[in-house]
Amino acid sequence: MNSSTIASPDENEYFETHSAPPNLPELSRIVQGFVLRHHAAGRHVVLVSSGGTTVPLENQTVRFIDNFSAGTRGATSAEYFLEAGYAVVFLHRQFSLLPYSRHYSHSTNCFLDYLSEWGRIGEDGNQAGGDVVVHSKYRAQMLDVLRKYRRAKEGRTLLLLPFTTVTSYLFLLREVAMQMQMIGNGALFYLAAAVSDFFVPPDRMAEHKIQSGDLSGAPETEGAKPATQAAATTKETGAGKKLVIDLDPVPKFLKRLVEGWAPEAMIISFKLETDPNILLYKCRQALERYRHHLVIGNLLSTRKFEVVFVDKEGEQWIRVPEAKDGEEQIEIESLIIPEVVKRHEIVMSAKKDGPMAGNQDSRAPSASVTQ
Ligand code: 9Z3
Repeated sequence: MNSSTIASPDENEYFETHSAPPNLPELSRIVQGFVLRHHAAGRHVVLVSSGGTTVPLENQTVRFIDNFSAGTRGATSAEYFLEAGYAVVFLHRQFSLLPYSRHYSHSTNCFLDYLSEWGRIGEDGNQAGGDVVVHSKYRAQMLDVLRKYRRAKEGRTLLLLPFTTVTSYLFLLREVAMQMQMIGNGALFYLAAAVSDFFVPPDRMAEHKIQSGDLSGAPETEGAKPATQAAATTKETGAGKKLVIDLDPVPKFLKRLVEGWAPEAMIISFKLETDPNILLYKCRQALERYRHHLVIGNLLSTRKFEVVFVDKEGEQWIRVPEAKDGEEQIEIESLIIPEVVKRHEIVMSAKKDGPMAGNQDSRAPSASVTQ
């Protein structure tokens, strides 16, 4: 085994001290079947991660930390990958936006607004016994979405894998990556999920709901942690209790993905910042640290209109052109995905010409299963 493929102590500890999702072996078999079938059909496979991860504060979870991500980037990108002929493993936060249904599931885009009633008028002057139809002005767009959705469904080119916590995300990512190893650089990782950098380690996690009120007369709580061990403690302030949370850093899994779990695949990570002054610096730092193919940088406030591709050759901004009067703004993912596909083709053709010909000569040369 190449030394760089040996899991770090942090990573080992993370997986050893957390429970895997109970259905992981079954999901793994489903992913394996999916990857094999599409590889045999000559399709490349992309893992698109999407949405935010939760960080539970209690074992019997009432409260958790979350983030803003709705999964728009991931769900939209997945559609364009399907259009480009990829099979897509969509690793998404449960109940975040999904490819195709996203057009009608957002709260500002309620699907009921697209429908109208059609039929005979009843005696009371209201429509009665009619049918539900799509409003004529939305029909063309909906037909287009419906056809694409059906094509993906019939071709079984979209595999939906939900997660909720950062831990279930990491177990699933590792599992899918292992299953995608068999297709070498035909595998693409497009990591758009907003993954928490912090977590509560199990040995410091409260078993029961953290109490904000006075418990002095109550029976002792089973499994309660002494304040010195607990990650979340309450402190009396005089005006009520204050909650103090002490989180550990999540080990750097991108490194493990690049070096151990998917050493031949093309890997693209996203970098999100709010301060424009540090975006490029952080993208370059991530590229330098993890030595993967591409970082796509974006700012929270402008992420729908511009992104920057950062690789070892330099930077390339992608911007949505301003919509003309009466026209709808195009989706930035319609510009991102063709550029990603072009770069994936370059990676694949470079590797065909020999291991040193690709742009990843600094990476581990062979796959090695670490777990
Ligand atoms: C992104 O930067 C995505 O583009 C967004 C998409 C989360 C901004 P929405 O779901 O938002 O369309 O609302 N994803 C990656 C964010 C992230 O956590 N990156 C890590 C980091 O910045 C590196 S893997 O440190």
